[in-house]
Amino acid sequence: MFCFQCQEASKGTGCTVAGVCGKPHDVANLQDLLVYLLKGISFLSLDVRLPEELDHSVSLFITDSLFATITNANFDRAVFVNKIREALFLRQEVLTYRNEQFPDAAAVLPDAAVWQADSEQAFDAKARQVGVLSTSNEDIRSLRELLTYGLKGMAAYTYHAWQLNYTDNEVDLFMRRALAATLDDTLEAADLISLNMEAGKFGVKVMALLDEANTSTYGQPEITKVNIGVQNRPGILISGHDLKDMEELLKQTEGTGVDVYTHSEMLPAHYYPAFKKYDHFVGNYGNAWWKQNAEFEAFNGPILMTTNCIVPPRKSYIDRIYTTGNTGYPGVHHIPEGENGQSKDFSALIEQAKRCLPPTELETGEIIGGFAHEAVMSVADQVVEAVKTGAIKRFFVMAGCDGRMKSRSYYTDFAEQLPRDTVILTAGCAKYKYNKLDLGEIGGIPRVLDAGQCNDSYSLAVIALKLKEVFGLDDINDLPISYNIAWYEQKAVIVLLALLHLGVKNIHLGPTLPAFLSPNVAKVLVENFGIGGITNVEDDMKMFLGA
Ligand code: FS2
Ligand code: SF4
Repeated sequence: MFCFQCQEASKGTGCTVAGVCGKPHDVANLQDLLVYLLKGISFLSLDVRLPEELDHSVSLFITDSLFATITNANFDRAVFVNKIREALFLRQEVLTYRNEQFPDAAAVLPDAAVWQADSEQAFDAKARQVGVLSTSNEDIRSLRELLTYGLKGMAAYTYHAWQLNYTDNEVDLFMRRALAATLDDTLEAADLISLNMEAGKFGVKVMALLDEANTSTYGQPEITKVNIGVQNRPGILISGHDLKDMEELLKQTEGTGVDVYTHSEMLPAHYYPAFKKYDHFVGNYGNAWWKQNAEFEAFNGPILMTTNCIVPPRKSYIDRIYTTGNTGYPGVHHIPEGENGQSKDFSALIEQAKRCLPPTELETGEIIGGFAHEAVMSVADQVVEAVKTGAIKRFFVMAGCDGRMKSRSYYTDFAEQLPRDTVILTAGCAKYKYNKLDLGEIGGIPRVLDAGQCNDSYSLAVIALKLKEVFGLDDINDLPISYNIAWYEQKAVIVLLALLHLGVKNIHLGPTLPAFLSPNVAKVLVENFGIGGITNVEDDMKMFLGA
């Protein structure tokens, strides 16, 4: 195996024996083979008119499969073997239509479009040959992978929007065109840089689509205080990012005597009006994903993982953890999709919860969030006034991901040491590094404004664009906003490409720069966009504040 798609890539270069995340080498290889086949399907589907149903199936399959390969989503070999079989079947269907419509097309098709096998052994053998290192030129490899990881992030957003019946054909077609382009050996670095920039454009589009899907379905997030203590009834803990699962779980647990708590990236569900009406939706339990081993043990009740991030579960609670959607782990119960358009059935969790002890208290108090674009704009006058009077000197976008690397304590220290006249704009699980600190307020505006999940990073871009308008600026970079972003997995890649597309410069990424950026590609990003890493709090503070 060779995987360097996330910030934890072993030794800062890549995982080669097993993932630091716990992904076994055979699963990593099978994920590579699945992505390879998605490229083949995409290649064959270009310019071909497919029947509507098949076209839809292709889009869904690509989205679903890319999302399944994202870091910490699915560790289950059987899932990837099945998906590879499905991919081969779907590819054959697409090929049939292609042959009908282009009978004279060149017979030479890329290997990804024609390779066949049906035994697991053959899948494993092929999987070892088609991974990241099969591209020998390190700059082309870097740009192909930057694009592929951006597409994985895009697929995550597309998947969530699709769950709420929001789709965008242009995004789907771009994903196919971009995947097919990674097979094209005639493309040079400049072509691939352009495609990456285009991915940023579609990243903005799909983030806007998901924002529309979430807010139209569940209402505009509201400024909300969330309890971080526990109640005395048994509970179910729901983690990940899928709001549709959140909705269904709340409906099905109503009146059962079982409380529902959010974990990690599901915390922002509390900000939506549609979920506030449930009295048994009682709070948030624990912290960011990487602390789940200890916290899931202490929760005492069932845990539902709707998306990443899963940490390989301990034996002590493996019988209480459930996966659904694109998540999977061998030996863990999986809740399948409902049949014939029915809802998923969470009754197994509810019955188990009734036999469990209430959660063990980890902490008490409240945290505040819900500062998505509409909520911030509702206090825009206050914000603008505070900037004009100098009460707020600068905003720091500190969105992104948390992770288990010790060096991430940088972000807690950075937040603590920021001058009192600065405000942090956050989204994603990165917030857990500072959302329980008492950083105070400026004229009634909390100094940490949480817009929501990493999926809601779009809100931060909308806020920046609206402020640019209010202040009558021509360039988004003239705003008093600095970007000190923590990244971990591939959704952060599409957010980064989207910010670049919006013209944001001088973004700092940490705790380490992506292993998949070759020195030359990193140089292009530094020279054209001012992208940089982080050093230490003191020096970075001086650099950001121009002191
Ligand atoms: Fe956090 Fe993990 Fe949100 Fe990422 S829960 S690092 O995949 O998606 O942020
Ligand atoms: Fe390593 Fe990250 Fe890949 Fe896991 S996802 S194998 S930690 S690079």
